[in-house]
Amino acid sequence: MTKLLRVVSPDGKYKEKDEPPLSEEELLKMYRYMMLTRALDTRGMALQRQGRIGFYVPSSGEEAVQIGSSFPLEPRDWIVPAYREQGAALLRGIPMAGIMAQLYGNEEDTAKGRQMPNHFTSRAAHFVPTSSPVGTQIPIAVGLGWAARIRGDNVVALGYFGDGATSQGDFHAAMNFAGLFQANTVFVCKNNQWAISVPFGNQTGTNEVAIKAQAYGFEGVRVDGNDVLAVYQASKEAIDKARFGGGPTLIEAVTYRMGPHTSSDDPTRYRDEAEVEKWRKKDPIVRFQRYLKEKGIWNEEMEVEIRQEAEAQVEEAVVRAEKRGLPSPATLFDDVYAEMPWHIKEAKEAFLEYLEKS
Ligand SMILES: Cc1ncc(C[n+]2csc(CCOP(=O)(O)OP(=O)(O)O)c2C)c(N)n1
Ligand SMILES: [Mg+2]
Repeated sequence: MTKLLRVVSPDGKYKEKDEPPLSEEELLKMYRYMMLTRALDTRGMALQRQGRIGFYVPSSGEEAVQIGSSFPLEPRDWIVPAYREQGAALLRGIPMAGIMAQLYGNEEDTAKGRQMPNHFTSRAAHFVPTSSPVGTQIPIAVGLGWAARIRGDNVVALGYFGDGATSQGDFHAAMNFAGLFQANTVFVCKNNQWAISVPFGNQTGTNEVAIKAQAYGFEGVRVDGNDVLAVYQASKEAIDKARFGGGPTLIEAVTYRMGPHTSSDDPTRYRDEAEVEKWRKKDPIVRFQRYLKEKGIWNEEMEVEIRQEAEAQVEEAVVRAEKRGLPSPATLFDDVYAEMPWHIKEAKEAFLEYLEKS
C-alpha cells in the first residue's frame, strides 16, 4: 500500500517540520473558501428541495481536496473539472454570482442555461467546461498539459476525477499518454469511496488508486484527502514538478462523499449510516479548524464572522440570480460556428418567427 501522507492528525495536532510554508493569511484564506463551499452546498441542496433549482451536486466532505489541490495553481494554469468542484471554481475566481447563475441557468450563466447545474465554466478563470460523461475530462487535461509542454510555456493542467472514473478507458489512455509524452498534467483522483452506489471495493482489483501510476511510468501519491495541508503539500510538489518539465503525477486523495451523489439520489438505500457517521467525525473543515485553533489563529468570534460572511455571499447571489430572466431562446443558435452558416441563419429566423407567432 502506498504510504498515506498526512500533516494534521484528526485532533488537529501537527509537527512543525511537516507544515507547508503558508502564511497566516493564506491559511485563513483556505479556511474561508472551505467554509464558503460548505455554505454553498447547504444552500444548494435546500434550493433544490424548495423547487427553485432543478438539480444540485453536493461536495460536502471534499472541501479539503478541492481547496488544497487548487490553492498552489497560478492564474495561467488550467483546471479540468469533474462535476463536484464548486470549491475549486470559487477559489479559482468564478464569482458566487456566476456559480448561482449557472445553478439557475439564467441569462447571466456563462453556459447560457445549456448545462446541468454544477457544470460551471469560466474562460477567465481557466476552468474548462465540465463534461458529464464520467472520465471524458481526463484526456483533455492531458491534451492541455501536453500542449503546454510542447510550447514550453510552463503552464500546468490539473484534472479532477472520481474513483469510479478510474474504471473508464479514458483514464488509462490519458495516463499512458501523459507518462509517455511527459505532459504538464497533475491528475487528482478524489477517492470518495463511492461511485453513486458502487463502493470503491467493487471498483478495481487493487485496494488503492495511486499505485496505478507506476504502470504508466510516473509517480503516484496517496494523501489524506480530509487534511487540507497534506493535499496542498502533495499538490504543490506535483504542480511545481509538472510546470518545470518533470512530468505528470497521480494524486489519490482519500476522502468521503458525506452527502448523496446528487439531489436525485437517496444513499440510505445502499450505504450504512454507521459508515457515514464514522466519516462525519473526520470532517475536513473541523480538522482544519482544530489545527488553526492549535496554532492560536482561530476563535469563536472569528468563526461566527466567517460563517456569516459566507452565508451572506450565498444569499446575495441567490437574490441576484432570482431577479434575472432566462437566456433568450435566440441564443440557442450561438457558439457552435465562429461564423454562422446560411442554413443555421435560416433555422434561427424561422424559429424567431415561430416564437413571435406563438
Ligand atoms: C460514461 C458515463 N457512465 C455513467 C454515468 C453515470 N454516472 C454519473 S456519475 C457516476 C459515478 C462516478 O463516480 P466517481 O467517478 O467516483 O465520482 P463521484 O461522483 O464519486 O465524485 C456515474 C456512474 C455517466 N455520467 N457517464
Ligand atoms: Mg467517487
